[in-house]
Amino acid sequence: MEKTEAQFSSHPLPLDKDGFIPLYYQIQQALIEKIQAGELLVGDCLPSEYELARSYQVSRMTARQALHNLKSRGYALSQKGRGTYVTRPKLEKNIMHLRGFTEDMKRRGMMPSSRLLEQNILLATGALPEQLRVEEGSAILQLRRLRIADGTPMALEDSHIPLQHYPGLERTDFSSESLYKVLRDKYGVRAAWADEVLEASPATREESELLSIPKNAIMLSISRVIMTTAEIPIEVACSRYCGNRYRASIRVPTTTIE
Ligand code: 16G
Repeated sequence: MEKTEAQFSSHPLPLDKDGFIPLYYQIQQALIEKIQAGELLVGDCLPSEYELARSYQVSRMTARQALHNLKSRGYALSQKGRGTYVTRPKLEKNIMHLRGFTEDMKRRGMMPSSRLLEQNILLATGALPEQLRVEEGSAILQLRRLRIADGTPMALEDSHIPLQHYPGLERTDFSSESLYKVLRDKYGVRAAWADEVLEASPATREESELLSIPKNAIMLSISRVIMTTAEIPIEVACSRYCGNRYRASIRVPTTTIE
């Protein structure tokens, strides 16, 4: 059952009003702790700005800042007519890692799965021969998968893999197998580096239906060509992540400022 705002008005923990920690931050942390402790569940309503201000005895601006921060950290969403409610925190995708989806989700303690939308053999045309360093017309395995974690659709992925380097790969059942695991275990392939492009764009109608998000919701799109240490292209891929479930992070290596 959804919690109502009324449940927050009663005796919140007092704020430290004389210390150095800003009040909005203390409120934000108190709410995050409730979410992390499972006292507030995904879908539960959060108190309104007015309600928060009243129960913590702070200004509405302070309450607004606390709610704003919760939303930008992916803990909450506001919707007209529904107010502000708890959402699953965004997954942080470290774009410097070349992990596959299955491994990435397992490391987070989540259960990965896939819905295989397409698995075909195509002939390389357009930009593919150059990107995959194969002859025009050579055989390419094309995969389109809906990637799911703990039952929630997370991303839509299109992959193109040159079959001349990985013969027989097309016989794998990618509704259950991990592409990178098969490449590693069966072909001894390890990813070494990748060229990636990140882009934001609205979800198409098909994407919004598959990912259960509003039409035009913002998607984080990562296109990449991933290579082996021997400079052989493994995959040309485009992963489209739900903007409200993912954010990208990176550690910028030591650089010289010119
Ligand atoms: C990641 C890759 C994707 C690859 C998939 C393999 C990015 C942006 N995308 O999602 O290109 O096809 O992993 O996952 O990192 P799998 O091993 O679970 O099949």
